[in-house]
Amino acid sequence: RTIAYDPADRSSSMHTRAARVLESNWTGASTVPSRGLYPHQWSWDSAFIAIGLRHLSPLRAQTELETLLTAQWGDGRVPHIVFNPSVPLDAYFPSPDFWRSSTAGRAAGAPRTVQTSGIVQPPVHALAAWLVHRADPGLSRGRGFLARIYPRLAAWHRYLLHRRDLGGGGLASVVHPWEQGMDNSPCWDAPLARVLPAPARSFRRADLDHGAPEDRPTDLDYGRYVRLATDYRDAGYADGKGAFAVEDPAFNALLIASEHALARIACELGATGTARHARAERLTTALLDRLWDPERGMFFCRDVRGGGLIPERGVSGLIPLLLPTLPREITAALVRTARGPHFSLDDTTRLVPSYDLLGEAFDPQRYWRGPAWFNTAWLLERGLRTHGERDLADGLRSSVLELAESSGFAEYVDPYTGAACGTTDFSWTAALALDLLH
Ligand code: 9YW
Repeated sequence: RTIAYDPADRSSSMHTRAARVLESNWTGASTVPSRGLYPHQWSWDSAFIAIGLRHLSPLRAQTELETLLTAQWGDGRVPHIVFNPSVPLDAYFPSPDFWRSSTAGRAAGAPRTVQTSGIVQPPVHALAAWLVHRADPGLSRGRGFLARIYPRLAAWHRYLLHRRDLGGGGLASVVHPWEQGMDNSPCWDAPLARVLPAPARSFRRADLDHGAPEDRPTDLDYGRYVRLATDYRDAGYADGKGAFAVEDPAFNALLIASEHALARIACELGATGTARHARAERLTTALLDRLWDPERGMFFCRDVRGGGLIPERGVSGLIPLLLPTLPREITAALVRTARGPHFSLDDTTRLVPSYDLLGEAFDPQRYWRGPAWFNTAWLLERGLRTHGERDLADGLRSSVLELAESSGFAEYVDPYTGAACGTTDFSWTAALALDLLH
């Protein structure tokens, strides 16, 4: 079902409201995902936020990415959280005193002047940097935006391609569910089951001060997240030994898209992008070899420690549609799967769910176990448009705009009813809606 969104009618107020969300979440050098729940800077949030911000202020969009990259570690990793020192320690868990980046991360080159987490998030940054540059090339060149961040983005990709090739097949692995960004996706249930949870009383969940418990991950999941992060920290954030290592289709597709973007950035800076485009193609081949399932017509996560594909259908398995050079039969199969009963793209749902509607673990309200999120919808919209699926892309765009507005820029929504879940005035929802308005 396609809901027509009529921009003549509402776009100006929608634009203004989205801009207001981004304005009130701006802290002076970056944007918080949400004032209450997430009061620091998050890595992939900032990339999505910059993509929207470029329509309001290309300067702020550039600054958003620059601020994040200033917190990059010496080994190239871009931390998933950059902490705001003026926010009280108990406002978010895990806080800086848990990660202890400047001491535990010393060997990995953590910065001394700013506190960060020690894990990463999906590499959307080079893609965002390229889009931000294109919004105002004059300003970008004048400020040397790309020239300054190119070496940092290159080091970031180098880290992922070398230190994180834990499966040995050329793809990057995530070592914690928080790294992939879809924290409690059922895709992690099997690999997480091997992790002994940290005792519930050994930490305090600040997220429950702001969110309804039935919308958030369970205590048992949190115990496992804490154990994995503690072990990683206690190993000095060295890669290779942890109990959890998963190759995820969305994470790697974003790396590929960003590698293509980095090639374009290199060209803009007068170098050649050929080697980078070639590397992106090698990664695409590895993605197909290692994560594609022809029978089920989508990509799956690979459990590097357990050895096989994880048979859960997560929206992450559709996101490679974003890649322009996928073979035609693969994109056709992905579109069929998106429209079929598991995701029901233009049929029974209002927005594409984060997880299999028919899956045993499906829950329309619990975070990444079913609810629809705006960043994944934005990525799919881009993918559909890239592969000439105009009607489907238009339908998805309309749904994003409608629901972003009706939900008060919710963090996520019930995929069937469109009801708001989690927090509202959520930055990437506002930013990506704004991007789709342009
Ligand atoms: C948490 C900030 C982050 C997102 C993640 C999302 C959530 C943090 O919020 O994780 O405490 O659960 O899962 O993708 O970057 O918006």
